[in-house]
Amino acid sequence: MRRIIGAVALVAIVAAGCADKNSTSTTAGPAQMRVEITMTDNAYSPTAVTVPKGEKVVFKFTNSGSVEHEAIIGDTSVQDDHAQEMMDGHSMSGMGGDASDRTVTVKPGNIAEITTTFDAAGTLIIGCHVPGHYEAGMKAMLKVT
Ligand SMILES: [Cu+2]
Repeated sequence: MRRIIGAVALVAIVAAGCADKNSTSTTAGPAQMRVEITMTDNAYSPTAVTVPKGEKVVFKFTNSGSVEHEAIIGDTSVQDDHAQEMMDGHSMSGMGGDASDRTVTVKPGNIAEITTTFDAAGTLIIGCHVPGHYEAGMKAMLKVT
């Protein structure tokens, strides 16, 4: 019994150590995955990410570029809708439901997070719809398995 308690304590210490490295740590539950994505002018790195369905996923976006960038997580219709809204001169506030929970704007040098859970497997896209960026290839493939 004593041995088991020791092992659990060790795991807790390791987990805390990991969290400290991230400047914006959250209270980590057991089923949580962190995905770190760097934004540059105009691309994401990495350009392909795989996450498990049914688990909480925290996306941490670090903008290393010199201009503002967005991250919109959604399927192609979400990307198209958002592109259309940006073209029409509307802000993101017009987006409802899940889409707004999966959208973030990051100023140069800043960090922002999106925390979400994907219920279904499939292929989604992370896209930036600051004018010209998506067209320039600022998108990443997100596979939910
Ligand atoms: Cu961008």
